[in-house]
Order: sequence, then structure tokens, then C-alpha cells
Amino acid sequence: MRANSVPESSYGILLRDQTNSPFEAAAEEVRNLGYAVVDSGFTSAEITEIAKAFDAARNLYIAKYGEERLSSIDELNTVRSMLTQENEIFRRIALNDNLLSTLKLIMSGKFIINQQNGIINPPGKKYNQGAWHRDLPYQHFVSSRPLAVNALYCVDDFTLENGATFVLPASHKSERFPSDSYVQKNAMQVQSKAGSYIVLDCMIFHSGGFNSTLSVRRAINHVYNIPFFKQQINLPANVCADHFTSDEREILGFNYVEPASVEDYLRKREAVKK
Ligand SMILES: O=C(O)CCC(=O)C(=O)O
Repeated sequence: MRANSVPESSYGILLRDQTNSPFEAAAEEVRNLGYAVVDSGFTSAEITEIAKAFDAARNLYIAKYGEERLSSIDELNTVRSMLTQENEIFRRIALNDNLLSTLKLIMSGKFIINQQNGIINPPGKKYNQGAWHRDLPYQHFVSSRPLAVNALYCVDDFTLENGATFVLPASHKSERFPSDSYVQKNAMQVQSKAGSYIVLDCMIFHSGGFNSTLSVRRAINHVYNIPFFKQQINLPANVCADHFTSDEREILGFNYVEPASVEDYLRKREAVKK
């Protein structure tokens, strides 16, 4: 045994979790610690293509909505609903196999995507995600199983220097935000490679860090939740259903659009029965 090696033997333990895949291992970490890193499996060519697509999408977005307008509402460092843009690469990031395999182990039952947003952590500046929050903000309950999970796709490497996301491990299990001294002692940064997802229980307190490099740190944030929460932006109204398999349509929320009337509700029930 080496000094400081983690003991492998145990006694007095009757119940033990087992993991047989990287996805099960990530799900166990999210359950216990509130966060994990999952590899997307994208090739390095795809990772580069995503980084280029991100910049192109951001430029189009700013051209469409206007820099001044976005700045005035603190939206300049966010690109809302990337998967509704023409480039299908953003839908592939939201529906990535490795990610979905992990999410299925974390959230039992059905889930849908709530939102997909590009995030820019600018060099040397404050930005809207650089503050402690939950991804179900203003909520102070604890649930025995996750209601929502965040998957932050790393467009760039996340490093200590460029403000890799800070987390407060296991804080998804406590209702209240802890004291300043607790935060200072227990906060840690999740370093990860471009092409990976940082998967968070949405109730973990987290924050972007200060980017002290000269380059932006880019990410694409996703929130997936049980189908009882409404989407940030109505995705079925903004993407074409034909491009997707029925499982993908379900995740995009096509099966959970609110019925417009009792008649509509009954018709939907009849369609499911057929
Ligand atoms: O920029 C980051 O590292 C954190 C992003 C974040 O907190 C969020 O999207 O909810």
C-alpha cells in the first residue's frame, strides 16, 4: 500500500452501491455529490466544429437581437435556445447518447429538455452566471430524487484560470445556502476538457468563476426536468418535429404541450390509446 492510498477493504457494511459503466458512476456522483463529468464521445473534429458553430450562432444572435438591447437586459453573454437555430449540431449536443444514458439513470421516469443556452464567460469581466445560484432558482426545498438536471457542455477546456464552474458539493441535499465561511472553505472548481458535460443536480449551488485569461470560456447549458415544469422557451413551437425520432420528440417536449381545451385533452388521450 502506498502512503495516502484510499483503503479498499471495509467491515460492517451491509448495503453497497455498484457501478458497471461510466454512466452509472456519473449518476452515483450526481446523487451523492451533486455533480459529475461525462464525456460526450464527440471526436476532436466535432469538438472544433461545435466551437465554430457556437461563435457563428452567437454572431447571428447578436445581429438579430442587437448588442445594445441584449446588454441593457444583461443578456449579452447568453445565446438563448441554440437548438432552435438552423445548425443541427446544437440538437445533437442536447440529444447526445452518453448524456442521455446518464440522465436516464439519474431521473427515473420521463424527462424533457427545459432549455439550451450558450454561455460566455468573458475574460477579465463579471458576467451573469458568475454568482451562486441553483438552476431551479429561488427554490429552497430538498427532494429525495432529482426533479431537474443541468448538463453544461464545455465548448472550451474549463480550467482554474478561465473560471471553471464552482460547485458546493452535496449542497443539493440542503435547503439553505450556507454561510460565507462554509462557502469559502468548501467551494471547489470542476476542471474539465472541451467536449465533456458537467452534469449537475439542478439544486446544487454553483457559479461560474472569474476568467483571468485573455480568451472567452464558452459553454452550452442544458436543463432537463420532469415533464411537469414548463420550458423556458416553447421548443415544440420552434423546431420541426420531422427531424427527430419519437424518443427525441418526447425529450424535446412534443408530448407534453399543454392541451388547449378539454376537447384537445380528450383527443390526446384517445391518440395514446390507439
Ligand atoms: O459559466 C459557468 O461555468 C456556469 C454556468 C451556470 O451557472 C449556468 O448556466 O447555470
